[in-house]
Amino acid sequence: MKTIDICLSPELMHLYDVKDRTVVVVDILRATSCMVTAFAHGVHSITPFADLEQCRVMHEKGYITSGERNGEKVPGFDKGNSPFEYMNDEIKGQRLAFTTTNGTQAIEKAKGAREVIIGSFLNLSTVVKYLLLGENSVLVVCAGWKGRVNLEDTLFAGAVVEKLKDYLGPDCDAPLAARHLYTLAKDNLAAFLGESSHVKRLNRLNIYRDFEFCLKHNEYAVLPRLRNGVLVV
Ligand code: 3SL
Repeated sequence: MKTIDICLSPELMHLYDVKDRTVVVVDILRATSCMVTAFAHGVHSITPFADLEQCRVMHEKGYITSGERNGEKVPGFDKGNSPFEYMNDEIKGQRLAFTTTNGTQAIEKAKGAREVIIGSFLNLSTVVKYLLLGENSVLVVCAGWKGRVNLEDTLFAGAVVEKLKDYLGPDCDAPLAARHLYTLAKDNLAAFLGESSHVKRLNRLNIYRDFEFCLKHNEYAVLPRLRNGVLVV
């Protein structure tokens, strides 16, 4: 039987053998929600970078430079990390170079996996269907915040476990804990997340509408996948 596990922080990746697993990287607020939105609006590809300066130089090669540090757009970059910046026609067919505080760091750490896909509430059903039909056991990697666990990524992981519970057995207790948490929260995710650390951070930046948007389920049916270090659909 295929199994499912959850890595609650990228700092725990060393505990998991991912060479035969499909890894779902999630950073609900807001990196993977942005990436899914960008693909839904026609970007050609997204190259994720852990290192900011390596990302910056991609501008000279014709890439749109995107991302943030500590939630704020990087000075000199073309775009920040709000999903609303990735809904215009101008991004159609473009190649993005993307770096974020946590999301692209988690993608970097997942690179040894059999395959890496990108998850968010916005494409939850598409992710679940793909995992259900796939042959591999699954690891959901939560981007967290600078190595610490966060609630929103854990809730997404719990949603995936909940939807696959009749087909994929849990590998340890993290999937059980996340599923119970999602069951408690699912009727009002926004309220459940009201006191969470990242929501407080985002409130300081005055971007509540990003928060609301990133919690929407199944807005898009795209599945970004990592191919040779580049995300494509
Ligand atoms: O850390 C990340 O990858 C970001 O998504 C964080 S923020 O939402 O832009 O603050």
